Amino acid sequence: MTLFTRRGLLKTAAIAGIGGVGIPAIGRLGGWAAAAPEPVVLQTAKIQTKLMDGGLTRDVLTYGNAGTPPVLRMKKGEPFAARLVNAIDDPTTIHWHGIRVPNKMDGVPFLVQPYVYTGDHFDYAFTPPDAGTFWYHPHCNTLEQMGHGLTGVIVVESPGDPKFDAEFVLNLRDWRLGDDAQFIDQFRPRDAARTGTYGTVRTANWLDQPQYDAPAGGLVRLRVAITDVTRIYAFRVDGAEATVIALDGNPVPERFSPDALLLGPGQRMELAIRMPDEEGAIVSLRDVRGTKPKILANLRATGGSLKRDVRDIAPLEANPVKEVDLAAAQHISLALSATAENVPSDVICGSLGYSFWAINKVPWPGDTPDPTAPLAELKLGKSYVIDMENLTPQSHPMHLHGMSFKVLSSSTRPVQPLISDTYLIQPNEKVQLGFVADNPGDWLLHCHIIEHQKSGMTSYVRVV
Ligand SMILES: [Cu+2]
Repeated sequence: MTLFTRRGLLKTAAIAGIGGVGIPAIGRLGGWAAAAPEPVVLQTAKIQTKLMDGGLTRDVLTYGNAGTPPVLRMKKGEPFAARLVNAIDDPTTIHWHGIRVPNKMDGVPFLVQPYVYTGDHFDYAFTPPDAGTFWYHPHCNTLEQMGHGLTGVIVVESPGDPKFDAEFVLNLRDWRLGDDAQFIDQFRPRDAARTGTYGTVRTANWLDQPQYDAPAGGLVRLRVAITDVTRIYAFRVDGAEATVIALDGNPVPERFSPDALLLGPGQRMELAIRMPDEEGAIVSLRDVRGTKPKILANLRATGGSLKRDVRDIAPLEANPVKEVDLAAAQHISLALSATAENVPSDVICGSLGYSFWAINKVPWPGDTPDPTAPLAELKLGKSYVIDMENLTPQSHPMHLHGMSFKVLSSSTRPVQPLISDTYLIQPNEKVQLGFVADNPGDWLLHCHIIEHQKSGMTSYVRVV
């Protein structure tokens, strides 16, 4: 475990041949290998923007200068590079949720990389091995930084992707704003100890119920990412035939209707929607969970019908995830529970000041310089099965960094053998997640309800 310092950061930059420090001119950077791609510059910014009626919201955080964080487009198997430039007054990093990156690129402060302080930068470079829908966000002071806007969607394209007539990307998230459109406290302790604290304003692409035009009778690929810090959604599509073609960046073994599908923070869904034939017809994506169902976004049919058939969409290509060897797999028991122990000290990455949750009875907020011991030390290339049990009355979207797992079985429901990085475990459920430990390094495993993560429900596995 290395405790990175500012000096360490400079050294790292020098070794990598990246050159000077400070904010560089945007453009091609010296010292890169010839094959390295032009880096995308992601500069953090504090802006004012309209998120609700009643005025502009101050202190909204974003990347770039176009309002919402950009949708990043990458290509499967082709190098990608991004320079994070930190222009906000808080250290930050970027984690590439669901993308199997080398450990040093994973964005978890202390565990794998230094903080990126105000005025500094960090160069990320990796080759996404999988096609699908992913997302990016900080892994430092996450409740505050993500809560204020730093969540963006990633699309990894493949030349083998089936053809659609239109594609839309939805970034689903809430904001905790008061009647004056300004931020209110990001969490309430009594809620952090239960389901998490919900936002007050709900958006898709930072808009209330946006509407997009799509060709009548055409086939739409709708990529949906839940980047909220708290909310679990139950989806329904009204007005058109819709099928789930991918979840969490991987094709589903069997396509199914999205109606009543439950997905939690960090999860993604791709839908194939066959638009109605009549011009002007509306298709609605709804969240029907809880007491206040909500239309998230609408699609409006335009033009003469293309008369397409949803069955024409070829299967998505499987991603190159190694098959778990169940006969040889070693099992890792993992119990999610509540705790009353070990109130964390204040740390640079934003302690909530409470420990409510634990993994195998150890509470850890996930980004302190004195981490707990790893849950398990895994041998590179070996197969493992996580036997995860939820002893709490809440659901938890449990996210593993760096490696994809296969959902093998659940004690409470039939499951498809999905490949994923985030499993929404229900109360009293036991689930088996199998994977090959094929990516060396320290990999977080945590709840993606950020208040749960930051008040103890975080651990990590070490692959050596
Ligand atoms: Cu949780």
